[in-house]
Amino acid sequence: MVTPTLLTLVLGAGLTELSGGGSMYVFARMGPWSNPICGDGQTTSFDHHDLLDGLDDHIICIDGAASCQAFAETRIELRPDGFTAKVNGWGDAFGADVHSVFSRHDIIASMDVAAEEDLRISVSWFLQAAGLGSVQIEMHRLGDLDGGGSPSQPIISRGANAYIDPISFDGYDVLAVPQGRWRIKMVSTHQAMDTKSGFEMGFARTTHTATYVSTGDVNGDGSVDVQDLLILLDQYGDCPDCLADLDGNGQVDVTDLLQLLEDWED
Ligand SMILES: [Ca+2]
Ligand SMILES: [Ca+2]
Repeated sequence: MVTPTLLTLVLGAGLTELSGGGSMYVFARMGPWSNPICGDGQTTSFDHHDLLDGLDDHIICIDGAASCQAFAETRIELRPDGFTAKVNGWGDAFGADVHSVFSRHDIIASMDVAAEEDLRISVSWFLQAAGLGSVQIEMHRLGDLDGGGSPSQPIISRGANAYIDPISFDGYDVLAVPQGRWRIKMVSTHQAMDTKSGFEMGFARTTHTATYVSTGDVNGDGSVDVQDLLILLDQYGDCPDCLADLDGNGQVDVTDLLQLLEDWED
């Protein structure tokens, strides 16, 4: 096994993987519990190498016009220019003349990563759920690279718990990722059944795509220019959680301005 320290030296800047893994479950069944017409379930446990490559599973059960299926996939891809965290699961259950048709998926995926230096990321994201579907994602700091220090509040924490009607959110964030150890965790689940109207289909998914940007890139659009300077001037002063508070000390001040100027691009 390659040690985390060696791994980060090999891979260079940006987030590098330390450890992680999770499990994935897909299940589809029709007919009586005691004697199903067809049905199967499958659990896959995985480590962080599998998660980096991405993995998926699908199970389907068909009997005449009745069918049910469950699908699950997840990946946390670390790239030189950023990372993508994705979890996606869905399923359906259509009974036709068959009673007790059911499908389900569950995914829990988690990866600990190291930020060797202070990073800034722009994140495009969406999150969707429907039927009896639920999805969550969180990214929070565990502490210092050497294992000390205290954890911090999550910089990403969102989820959706659907009840029949589809829920959909999307957005764009610019976030500071201070040096340290971080955990990205995702959970997705659905249950579909033919016995209750509105529950015949379900899904639960999110994708967060992050790109590394310069520390001085206030609005995270990939360049450090007058737009960033204007935002900084507008937010100058006490301004917790402001984009232009580049060092996260709760104030937009000369330190942030100097950082912006240091990263200024023609
Ligand atoms: Ca900018
Ligand atoms: Ca500041």
